[in-house]
Amino acid sequence: MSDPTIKGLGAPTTVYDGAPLRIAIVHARWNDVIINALVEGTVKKLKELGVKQENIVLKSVPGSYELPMAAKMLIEGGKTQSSNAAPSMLASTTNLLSLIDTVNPTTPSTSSTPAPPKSIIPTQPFNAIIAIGCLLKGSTMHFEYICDAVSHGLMRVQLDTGTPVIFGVLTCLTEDQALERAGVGRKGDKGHNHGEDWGAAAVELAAQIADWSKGNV
Ligand code: RBF
Repeated sequence: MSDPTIKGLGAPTTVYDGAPLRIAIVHARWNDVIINALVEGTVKKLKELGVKQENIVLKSVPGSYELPMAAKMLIEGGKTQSSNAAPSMLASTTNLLSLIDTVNPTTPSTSSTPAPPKSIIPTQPFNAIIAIGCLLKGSTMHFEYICDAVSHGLMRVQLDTGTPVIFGVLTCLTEDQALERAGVGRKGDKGHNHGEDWGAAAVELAAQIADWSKGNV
């Protein structure tokens, strides 16, 4: 039986549509088995709620301590990208082609025929960022310092920028606690994947804030 203290989101009172949203996930690479499961659960939920594959941008950083800076720069980069895209689109259709595939660049094609576009032209800033990390308590004070810095840092980024930043950081005392909160527990009951809650929270916050910022309060 998994840890009875594991909780998840309650049933939503409103279903929010993710189709118009653009969302970035930035994850740390420490504790990668747990991280991979959390990212998978997050992406699965985003897609279930209608967010398009091409509107989900995935980035990584070394550890959780780097998440606040990464979240801030992704928000700023998304705004720059969208303001750069608009004049190019008006200027010339040839320029449009140069913008295609800039979101998730892949290995250059060896064929002389241009590859079909794999991603949309990014014309809108990110509506939400999901910051994912997993901090495990060790025998020194690192855990406490990083947890404190990351939680305050992510909160500051969202309040300073007005773009919601979802706190997808597990802060666990043992590896088993983290595995069970990523839905990959070692016992019979695998636990619950909190990535799904973070995907749902991102869509809900992004949709509501987009509405509120138009004056619909
Ligand atoms: N990063 C994590 O995301 N999770 C951890 O559990 C974690 N533990 C760390 C423990 C120690 C002793 C150190 C030095 C770093 C740890 N980090 C961890 C990495 C940290 O978030 C950051 O990437 C590095 O400190 C570089 O800024």
